[in-house]
Amino acid sequence: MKSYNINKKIVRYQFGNPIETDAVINKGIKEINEAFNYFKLEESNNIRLKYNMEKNDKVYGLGENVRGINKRGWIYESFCSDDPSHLPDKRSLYGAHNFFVVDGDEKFGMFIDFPSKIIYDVGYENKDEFNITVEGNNTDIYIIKGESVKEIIHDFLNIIGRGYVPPKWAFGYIQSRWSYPNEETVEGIANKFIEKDIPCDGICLDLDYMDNYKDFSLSNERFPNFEKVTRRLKDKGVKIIPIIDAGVKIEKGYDIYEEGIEKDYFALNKDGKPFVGAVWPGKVHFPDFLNKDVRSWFGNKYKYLIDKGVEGFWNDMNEPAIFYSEEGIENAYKTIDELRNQELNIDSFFKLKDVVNNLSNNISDYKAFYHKIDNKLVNHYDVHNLYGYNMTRAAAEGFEKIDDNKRFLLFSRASYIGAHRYGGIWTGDNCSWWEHLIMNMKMLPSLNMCGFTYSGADTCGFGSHVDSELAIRWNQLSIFAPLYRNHAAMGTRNQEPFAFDKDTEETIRNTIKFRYAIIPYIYSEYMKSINNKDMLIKNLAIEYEDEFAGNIEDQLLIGDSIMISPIYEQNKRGRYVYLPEDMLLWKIKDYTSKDFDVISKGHNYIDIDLNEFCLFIRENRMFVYGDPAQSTEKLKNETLNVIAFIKDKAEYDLYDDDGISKEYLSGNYSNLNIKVTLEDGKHNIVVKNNGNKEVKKLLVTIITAEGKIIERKVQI
Ligand code: MIG
Repeated sequence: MKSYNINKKIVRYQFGNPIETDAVINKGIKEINEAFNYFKLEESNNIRLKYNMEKNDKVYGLGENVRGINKRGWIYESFCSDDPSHLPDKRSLYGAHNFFVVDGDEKFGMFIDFPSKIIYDVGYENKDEFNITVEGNNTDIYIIKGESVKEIIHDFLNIIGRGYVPPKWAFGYIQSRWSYPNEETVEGIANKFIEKDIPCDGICLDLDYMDNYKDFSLSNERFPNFEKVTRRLKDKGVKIIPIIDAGVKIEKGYDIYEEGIEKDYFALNKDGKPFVGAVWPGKVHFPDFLNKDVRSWFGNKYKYLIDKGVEGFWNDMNEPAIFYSEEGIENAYKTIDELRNQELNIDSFFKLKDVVNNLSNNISDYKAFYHKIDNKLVNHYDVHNLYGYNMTRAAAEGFEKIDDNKRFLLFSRASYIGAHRYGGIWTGDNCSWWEHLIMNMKMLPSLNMCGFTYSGADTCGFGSHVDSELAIRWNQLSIFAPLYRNHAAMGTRNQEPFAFDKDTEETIRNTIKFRYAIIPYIYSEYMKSINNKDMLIKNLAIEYEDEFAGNIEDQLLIGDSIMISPIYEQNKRGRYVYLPEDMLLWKIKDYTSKDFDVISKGHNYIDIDLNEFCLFIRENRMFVYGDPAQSTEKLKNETLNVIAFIKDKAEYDLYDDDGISKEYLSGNYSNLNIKVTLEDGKHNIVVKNNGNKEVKKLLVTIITAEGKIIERKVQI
């Protein structure tokens, strides 16, 4: 083991000869002689780490996973898995996010930059032991020391590099469904949003827009006027967002297949022939995204759709999901034939059942193919978690070449830390269950600490049928997530906002409109979190040291000014909310609501009707919002509302930029600095405008500690 200094607080321990993942952008090159701290280390074929947890230690992180924000009490595996049943006994989902923080008397963060399986037993076998098994002994492990969890996460986000920035329209509402079967349906849905006065910025196309599930092809039958429809809808503010799958259909004459074969761009089996798996298109080859040339080839293919007016994509099935492999299916048939010639008993019955059940995403298939890295063949299993990451990277690098100053929307299903620089993620195939609403809430801060800020779940749930109340409550949460997409599985009830009764439709309309009203705040906080390497969506423990705050997992901080307390149980018309400090409660029915109440620190029960949700403005903080519009490009923020909860002073920086280009990177952005101070019983408001050309007037509502309301207008 060697150790390297990155800075005073971060040490990289290098075990053996790790594969370069490019997860970390500053790995440190100065070798030091630092002992491996905190965890007890055992090296054999695997690396085993053991930490004795104190009673009050909490463990945050591990990104996309089931269960709590505090991961303690369960066992997790890092191994990107296509598993559509996100039950509480699952150990891994689609992402592999190997960063966590231990929060106790000792505070430290750890990132294990290892691309294959890692097992984290966080007090599962033994409630006080944290045991980690890295399935291999070539890895980098980073240890990050710091005074606070917040500081540790900040330092981690700093070494993994700047997070992905989507275009501003990607903060609008996105409607999706597997599938809108043809262009008439898609256009009909888009027009319905407009007709119904419900804002919408995008519609996702699922598998059926393609010709026979072939990437970068279009169905002539179902989408004969793809480009016309895409451009027509774009003029109305609705962008078309097609899905791209990882597997490339094996079909003579299909250009992507032919080129891939000719250039030797597909992952290989042990005989050096392209590995054959089967997914939606039937038999496919998997592009070897771990190879730079393959990325650049595949990335450039997005141009086919970009040239037709597309500005956003979602990358699916990139764990990669494998329904079956050629070998797997042969074995299955063989077993079935053998069993057919025997008399079926209970053992052979289960064998028969398992043979079919275990066909998909089988580990033996992941061990049966190879990538070419620096001209050496590397078994897929050993780099499994890098596959989806590098598909995202292929797309992002492609976009960069196609138009280097334009931001594209991109979100992926599988991911690994590092992918956060190239795109966002959605959290895969959840269900329309109340349990998955609260899981969504708990996942968001865990994802944010691993760098995945542009993320969100399938709002209203993907699998199973949603009920109207769950649909309302889910929207009331998702309006605070950067990726706000409603998506549903084939065969499930329609869940567009207008698919329900009139009252429900009205409530969801008001909720979506509220999202559009607060885009100035959401966008400003998003960009500041990316620029400053901070979390956007935080659990309370990140900001508040008091012990109770550390236990709260059903309230979230969104940016620096506000806290939310969504309802996540059926038939609830209120809930307990813990306030770590005095806050201003804003109860919202729609963006015109003006229902304010100063609530004292501590436990409070708050009534919240079905058509209401709560937002809490923190002490000495301000919240900014405007008027909604049909789509983000139609937002006019000439007049902004500011709600300021002032004990003595507050300051807010409203960040903005053009929302489409990358010029913000060279300083082309604006900042509207608003300061409110209380001196001799009088509130002074000072606004400094650094380049904001849109905002002309602020309507400031100051609410004092005593609940007194003072309204002021400020011309800019
Ligand atoms: O095997 O494209 O997670 O969002 O609708 C299912 C069809 C494949 C899985 C994705 C889901 C998508 C679905 N896909």
